[in-house]
Parts: sequence; C-alpha cells; structure tokens
Amino acid sequence: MVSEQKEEYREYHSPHSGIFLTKERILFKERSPYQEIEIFENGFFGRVLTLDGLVMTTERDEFIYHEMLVHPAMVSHPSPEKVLIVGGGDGGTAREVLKYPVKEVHLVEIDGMVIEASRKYLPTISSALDDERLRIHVEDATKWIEGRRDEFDLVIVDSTDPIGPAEGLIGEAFFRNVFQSLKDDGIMVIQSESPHYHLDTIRTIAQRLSKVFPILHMYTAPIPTYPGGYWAFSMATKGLRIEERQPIPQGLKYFNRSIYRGAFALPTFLKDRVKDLVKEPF
Ligand code: AG3
Repeated sequence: MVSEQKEEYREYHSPHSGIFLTKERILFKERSPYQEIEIFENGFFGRVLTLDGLVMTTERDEFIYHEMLVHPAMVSHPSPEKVLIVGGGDGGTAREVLKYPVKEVHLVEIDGMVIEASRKYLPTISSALDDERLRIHVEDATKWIEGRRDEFDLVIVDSTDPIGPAEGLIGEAFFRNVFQSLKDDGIMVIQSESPHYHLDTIRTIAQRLSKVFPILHMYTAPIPTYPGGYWAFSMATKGLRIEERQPIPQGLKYFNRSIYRGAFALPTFLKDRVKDLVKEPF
C-alpha cells in the first residue's frame, strides 16, 4: 500500500507530550496477528518503523540504540560465541552482534511480518538477517527458551514496550529461564525504557532481574526518537565482573571506550530509584 499524500505521525508519550514526524511516504502498513506494522519515510530521520504506533527504529538514529544494546555486553564477555536475540525482527541488533567472530546467533521474533517488512523496506538495518551464522525462529521467545540450559554466552532482549505482546519479556519467569539458558559467564541485556517517562517500569525490571541475577548494572544512552530522547538498558550477569575483554569493532558510530566507561554513570533522579538494586561497574 503506497500513498503519496503527506500525513503527520504522532506518538503520545504522556497525555500531554510526545513526538511528531511528518510522513513523506508510507511504504508499508499492515496488521499482523500481533500488531499494526508501519514503515514510512521522514525527511529528517529517513525510514521509520512503528509497531502499534510506537517508534521502534529510524534509519538516522538506530545506530545509537543497536550499538548500545549490543556492544557493552559483547566487549565484556570473555568469548562470546553463541548469542540469543529475543525480538529484534528488524535485524539491527543481529547486525551489531555479527560484527564479532561469533559462531551462532539465534533470533527469536514472534512476528514474522516485522522480519519480512524490514527485509524489504529497511535494508540498511536488516542486511545481517541473511548472515549464515544467524538462525531465525518465528516463535514466542518466552516459550522457546523454556528448558534450555547452559547454552548461551549472551541473551539480548530487543523488545517493544512491555505492554501487549512483549509483556512476558519482563516477567520474573522469563528472567529465570534466561538465567538458566546462560552459561556461567553469561550476560543478559534488556532494553529498559525511558528514565523520563517510565521510571516505575525501570524499577520493576530492576527488581525482577535482581531477584534472579546476582549482579545487575544499568546504563543509558540518548536516542532522539524514543520517549524523552533518553533510554535505559539493564545488564545482568551470573557473577561475571564487567571489564573490557573484547576489542571494540571498527566503524562504530556511537560506542567507544569512553562511552563504555561512562554510560553506567546514572543521573541522580534515576540512580535514586534503583541504587539498592544496581551496581556501578567502574
Ligand atoms: N525496541 C525498543 C523500542 C521502544 C520504543 N518505545 C516507544 N517508542 N514508545 C526497538 C527495537 C529496535 N530493534
């Protein structure tokens, strides 16, 4: 479905505030069994993917989110060989993981239509979906992971907001299954919403993670098109101490050694809500 007429996209982040983007052209708009998927063209941010009216990624600022979701954990691991990505159907997270000499990456995405639409309309983000080290499973990750033991070096949760189809991905039961699926030096990372708009959700995620994992860290990054333009990420380990163990890949646009050291420093309004649960690694 292609339309030439110029519309405006609005995402409310609270009843009183949000973001707008002009829609220069709609490239894809379809309802899957799980959600409404749309990809449109914006004059500044490039192609924009929305799910149920929420911005998931844009060509212009996706590098910050995807690099920050992946590299802090990848460089901290002694030998990341087998990685699980939960969600991430657009392929941006897989692209970053595959910058390392990993052996096997599994991507478990519930909505096959997100994968197909991204393959077709977001080639700069989705190109890694064809890498031979990647296996794609169109399944519910909360079920797929059940019963897996000592299998992964890293589990990366690249989900939409934890309402609707993604709600189970911040459940304690899911976190326990992730814990068991990780090897002893394994690391879990999960995108953890906006410090400005979702502090309660951030605290809930931190509480549940710290019930399951002995070590929990949190870090942040600025992402212009997400609520508040500022985003949190949680990183949990089974005891592994965070330090730089892998070379940082060439050609990144956001992540570097100083960001790695600095990103875990939390501003006071966020730190105050999680300081009983979260440790600063450096
Ligand atoms: N995952 C996190 C997007 C959350 C944005 N929330 C919102 N706009 N309300 C993005 C997936 C990209 N691979």
